[in-house]
Amino acid sequence: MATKTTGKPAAGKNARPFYANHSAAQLKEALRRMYLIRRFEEMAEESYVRGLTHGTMHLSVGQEATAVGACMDLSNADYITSTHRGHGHCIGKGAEVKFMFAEFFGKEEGYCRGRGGSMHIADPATGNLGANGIVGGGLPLATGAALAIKQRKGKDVAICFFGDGAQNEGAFHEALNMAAVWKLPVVYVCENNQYGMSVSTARSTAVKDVATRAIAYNMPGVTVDGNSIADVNEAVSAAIERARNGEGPSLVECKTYRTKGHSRSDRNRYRSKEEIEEWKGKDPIPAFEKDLEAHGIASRSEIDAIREAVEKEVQDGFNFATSGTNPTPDSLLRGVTTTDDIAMGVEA
Ligand SMILES: Cc1ncc(C[n+]2csc(CCOP(=O)(O)OP(=O)(O)O)c2C)c(N)n1
Ligand SMILES: [Mg+2]
Repeated sequence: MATKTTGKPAAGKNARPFYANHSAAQLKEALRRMYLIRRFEEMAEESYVRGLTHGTMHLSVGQEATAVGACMDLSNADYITSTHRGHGHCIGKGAEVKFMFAEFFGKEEGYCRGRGGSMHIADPATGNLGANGIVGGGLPLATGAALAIKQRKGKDVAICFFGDGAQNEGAFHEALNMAAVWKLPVVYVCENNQYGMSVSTARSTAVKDVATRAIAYNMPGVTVDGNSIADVNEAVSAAIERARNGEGPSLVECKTYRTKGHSRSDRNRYRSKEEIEEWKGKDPIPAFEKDLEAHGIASRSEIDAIREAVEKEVQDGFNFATSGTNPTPDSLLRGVTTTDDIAMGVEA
């Protein structure tokens, strides 16, 4: 999506900034990306159940508003770092589902030539520095990317997605302190989905709101409804503007929920069915559809058309990936180390 509003604003200047500062095309694209995340993950889960893919995966069903709302005002020159629950971040930043499926199925056509799988999708062309199986691993990486931007006197920003579990890692505190001291152009976006595996944030964290921790690092910290794309976008946009103006980092906490289990092996014993149902009722997708209709930005038939096009894109992407190229045994070590690549005659 474009950095600034292109075209006519979707709503008058009295509307809230999210609707006044984006065009109808940008808002419909945001809805399309939310559908794409949802349908990609549903299909990914189905593939796993059918034995088409191995290992585990972490689904972000219910968290789509945070991924898309945070990425909406970024260009390909801006960076993101992601987490183990990163499909939504990839799609939010512009990844194509056919290459994501190919990565899933271990095909050469995948974003990392099938070597990374669900938890290690990176797409440098769209500024996606990659998902990360190490909880908190993206925090120093995003901080480093922001340092690089500052050193080259750029106007780009880095967005760092991380979970509520990661904010109890030392890396969180080290990264935020360094970014604040050096006024780096980075926005730390915490997806507080209330749990780190089976441990609730209330049990693991001394503060009620993760955003409170910003005080310790002398940066703005806000808590928003992570299931409202408008709330997320407005908070992240303000932080992006601050970063681009050389004013330094910010922390945005998005309160949200994963309605699926932590990973494939979760029996949901640490939370109640009622709690899950309550959060399903706060699904960010129908809420955004309703808002788009209420603002006269998209009619029901336009919304249905977007959804149908996504359905086709996901099915086509799945077909593209299943008929992709399997790596050959002699390429087993390709990409494992630079030395191996050179020894095998692989271009740098
Ligand atoms: C450094 C590290 N410690 C532990 C793990 C095991 N682990 C994987 S996901 C996870 C929970 C992370 O919780 P959170 O940051 O809230 O992200 P969420 O899964 O809720 O999206 C843990 C502890 C890990 N991958 N890396
Ligand atoms: Mg969590």
